[in-house]
Formats: sequence, C-alpha cells, structure tokens
Amino acid sequence: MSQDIKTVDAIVIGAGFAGLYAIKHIRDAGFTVQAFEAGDGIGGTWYWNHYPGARVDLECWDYSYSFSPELQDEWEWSHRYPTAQELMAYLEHVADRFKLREKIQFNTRVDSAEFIESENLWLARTSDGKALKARFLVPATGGLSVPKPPEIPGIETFKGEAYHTGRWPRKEPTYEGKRIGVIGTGSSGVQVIHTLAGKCKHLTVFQRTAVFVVPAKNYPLTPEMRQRARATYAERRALSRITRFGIPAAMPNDSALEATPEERQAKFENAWINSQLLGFRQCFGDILSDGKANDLVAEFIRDKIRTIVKNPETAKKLLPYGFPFGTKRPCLSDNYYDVFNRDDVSLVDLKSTPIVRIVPDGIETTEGLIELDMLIYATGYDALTGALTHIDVRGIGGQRLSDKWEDGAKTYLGLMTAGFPNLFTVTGPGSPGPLANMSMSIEQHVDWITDCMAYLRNHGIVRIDTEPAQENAWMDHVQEVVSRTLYEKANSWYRGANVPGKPQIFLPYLGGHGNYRNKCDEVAAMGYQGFVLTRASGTGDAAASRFAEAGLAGGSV
Ligand code: NA7
Repeated sequence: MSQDIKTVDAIVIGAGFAGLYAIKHIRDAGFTVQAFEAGDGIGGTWYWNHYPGARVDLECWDYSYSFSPELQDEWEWSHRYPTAQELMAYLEHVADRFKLREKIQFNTRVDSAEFIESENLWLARTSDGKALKARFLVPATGGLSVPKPPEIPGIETFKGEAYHTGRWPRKEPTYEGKRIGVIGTGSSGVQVIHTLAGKCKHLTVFQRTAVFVVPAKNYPLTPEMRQRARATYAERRALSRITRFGIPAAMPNDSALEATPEERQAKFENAWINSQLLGFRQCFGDILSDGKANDLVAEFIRDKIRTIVKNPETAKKLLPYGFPFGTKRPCLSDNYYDVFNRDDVSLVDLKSTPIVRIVPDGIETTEGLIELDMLIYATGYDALTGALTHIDVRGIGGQRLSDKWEDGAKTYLGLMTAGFPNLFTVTGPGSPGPLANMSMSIEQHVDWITDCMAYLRNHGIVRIDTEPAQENAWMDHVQEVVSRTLYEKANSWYRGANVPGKPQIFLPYLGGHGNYRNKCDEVAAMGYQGFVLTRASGTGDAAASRFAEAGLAGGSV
C-alpha cells in the first residue's frame, strides 16, 4: 500500500507570499515540489483577510518580492499601502508569471504529516483523503493564519451575521443600513472601523485595550513616483537586507532623554506628519529600550488623541496605557480617531463596561443590550505557532509537535525544531518573523532552506535535524535579546499572551534582520553548524540512496 504513495522532494504547505516563493525557488533548484493550499485561490494571509480596509502597513516597495527585477519593473502598485485585493492580484500575477499554479492543489488541507524514520521521508495526509511522501516538509503556513475566537459566552446564539476578519467571506457582505459591532482594536479592527464608519447605520466599537494609532499617510502613486522607486530598487533592497527591520530604515543611537524638549517635539512632530510604521521608533535609539524615553513618545501620541477626539470622555477611553509604545504593533490609519467624532459611531470601553454575553439580538454589556445586525470579530490569531500545531505533525518516535511545543515553541534559528528532521519552518518562532519586513524575511528563509536542500542533495545526506541543546541555546539567546528591550512589558501576541492558556514566551527574534541573515549564512558556511546531518546508509534506505545519486527523490506527481 505504502509503495503506491507518490514521493516528491518537497511538500510546501500554503500558497501565500512564503508558499509561492518556496514553490518557485525549490522547483528552480531542480527539486520536485507539490504544494497544498486550503483556500480556493492564491494569497494566504491576504486571501483570508480581505475584510473592509485590509491593507499592508509597510510600503509596497518593501512589502513585495525582490527576487525578480523584471517583476519589480512591470508591477504597477496603485497606492503606497496596497489593499488586500491588490496584494492578491499581485500574488496571482506572480503565480501565473512564474507558472506556479500547476504545482498547487487548492481546496486541500494537510491534515497530518508523519516522519517515516526508516525512509527519511515525510508522509503527509490531506483533506481529500490522499497521501504523499516527501523528503522535505516546508510549511509556509504564515504566522497569522489561525483566527483566535473571542472567548465570549453566547457566540453561537447571535442571530445576525458574524465574521472573523481572518476568515472574511468571499462574497462581500453589505453594510448599508446595518448596526455593526466590532470587537477588537488591533490592526485589523482599526482598519475595519475607519472603513465602515459612515457606511453603515451605526458602528459600535468594543475596545478592550486602546492602541497607539499613528497616521498612515496613504496616497495613490503617480507614474513619476513609480519611476523613482524603480530607479532605486536595487539600492533599496540591498540596504534592506542588512537593516534591523528589513526595510531601508536606519535606527539611530541617540537618546530621547538627552535631547532638548524642542528637539524631541520637532522629531515627534515630523514622525507624525511623515508617518510610516517605524517613524516614531526611528526618532531616537532608546524608544524601545528605555521606559522613560518611550513614555515621551506615548505622551506625544496621547496628546494628539486628546486634540483630535472632541468628546473628552471618549478621548480618555481611547488613550493607550499599560504597555510601552511599539511593544504591541502600532496601527496605521489616517482617520481612526476622527471616526469617534461621528454621531453614528460609539465606543464601548470593555474595561469599565465589560461584555456579559452575546445574545441573539446583539451584545449584552453590564450597562444593557446593544442591538446589532452584524458582529465582526477582529480578535486576532493564535499567532506564530497555531498554524503548525493545528496540523497533526509527528516527528521521531511519533512525537507530536503540539506536545513538544506545549510549554513553548523551540527552534534552532527559527528554521528547525529538534526531533522533526527535514522539516523547515519559514519565518517560524525564533526568527525575526513579524518584527521585520515579512516579504524580505520570507525570501531570506526560503533561499537558505533551498541552499540547504541542495547541499544535502549534493553531499548524499538524507536527514537534517538539530539537537535540543542547540535550540535551547538559541531560544535563550532570543529571550536574552528581548530582555534588553521593553517588548516583554506588553501582553502581545508576540509572546502568546492573547490566547488563554498559551505558554507565554516571546517568540520573534529581535536581534535584527541583517544580523540574523548573517548568522544563518555563517552557520551554513560552516557546514550547517548546530545541525545534525545523516548520510544515506546503503540498501536499507533505497529511496534515500536514489535521492542522493540522482540528485532528486524518486517518483513525482
Ligand atoms: P491583534 O493585534 O491580536 O488584535 C486583537 C484585538 O482583539 C485586540 O484589540 C484584543 O484586545 C481584542 N480581543 C481579543 N480577544 C478579545 C475578547 N475576548 N474580548 C474583547 N477584545 C478582544 O489582531 P489583529 O488581527 O488586529 O492584528 C494582528 C496583526 O496583523 C497585527 O499585529 C499586524 O502585524 C497585522 P487586547 O489587546 O488583547 O486586550
């Protein structure tokens, strides 16, 4: 029976930014590859999250592939921050241009993946009842792909429409004339709120924690702007590869505390006016490491909120406190705070007026029933680990990945976890992941993984694993780096604090994209230091030997 199962070199899970590039790069390196995608189209995060107002909050010049100068030159971005729809169109174009669709089986989930030790192959079982073996498993499942429910009693009783931003329906709902409630004010909630305000009968915002929202300064791009960007692409990308956040932004060293009040005010004002995601963090070198320096930025933004929001009671509720600026992802919006000056928008501060339960007609708070026709859950994700632990992944000795990570995810370099050989994580826990430009990080990971696969092929190696000591040392380093910052002071999804019961360990690597890239390259140059490589061992490993001799695994799909 098992001999009937086809074998490829690599199974890629997901057809978003990471999955598409993995398919292309691994295929172009001469490996056979099969990808599975749960959705019926290309796009990953952007496919599932095309809620009203969904946009990337990095500039399009940075949040896009850099591997093809031709692609960079031909794609016409319409806005500084493209919408989910435009990003999907871009990714569809990439899939067509590089002939990637033929490698993707849509509407198919990988339900389980088990490492067959005797063969050094992964056996994946999919939701269509089929199975496939592969030398390598590359889950490109994204860090924000398993929606987190809001854990509020009575959800199932609501008789209106209800949607999670991370599972937005393909057919756009209508909003006109409806009383809509939005639970959650992270990046997704903020985008939904500023987009739907004024487009429905009434919008009620249920806010548990007020966030820092800075201006987006989104604008349509002119042909001249595109031309200028194209002319500097090469330089921009080269710089991005060595910076801390994977974008061409220098981080200063000077202290906010040593600057005069006038200097600080001028820099903060400039950051507000010429906003971008890193703007305030770029003002001084200690914004993310010194509580007093951070307070200065936080207070500057609170002052802006007080000025914009006319009703002082509402403004007070919108002031973010309880975590340092930047330690939860700041949100970008050009009119978020203005929205609360409208008569058809109201704010429920859940700290003073908690939700009691969801009922058929709406939401019951401690102050009474708020009737709603539509409920939007912008309550976030089981981030960074959820997509992997929701697949039944079993490594050496049948160990489940979800069991191994029960007390917190551990990886070596964010690329591999011990006991799960030949499984590479893309922007996984322990890598800079969401704290750097994701598209740049994805390319770096996939390039490294593919080079590693080629090295193994060329050296007759059939198994690559790492050791607990390596991942412990790496995760200790990840914790040590974060302890030098203020990030641990926030109950953020970076440390699993948003999911009840999830172990709270800070997972992204804060050492910087450029440093991390160097470290990965160094490890590879030293013959994959910290990894354990196993050669094919004679006839007992027929598939492995074939793989080594032919440079490819046997079989194909
Ligand atoms: P986030 O950033 O995790 O935000 C989720 C929001 O939902 C946040 O305001 C939460 O409040 C709120 N939330 C979660 N559960 C509840 C319950 N039970 N009741 C009330 N409010 C709740 O997710 P997003 O989708 O907005 O953004 C994720 C990332 O996408 C973002 O960081 C960018 O990188 C892009 P809390 O703060 O936990 O009190």
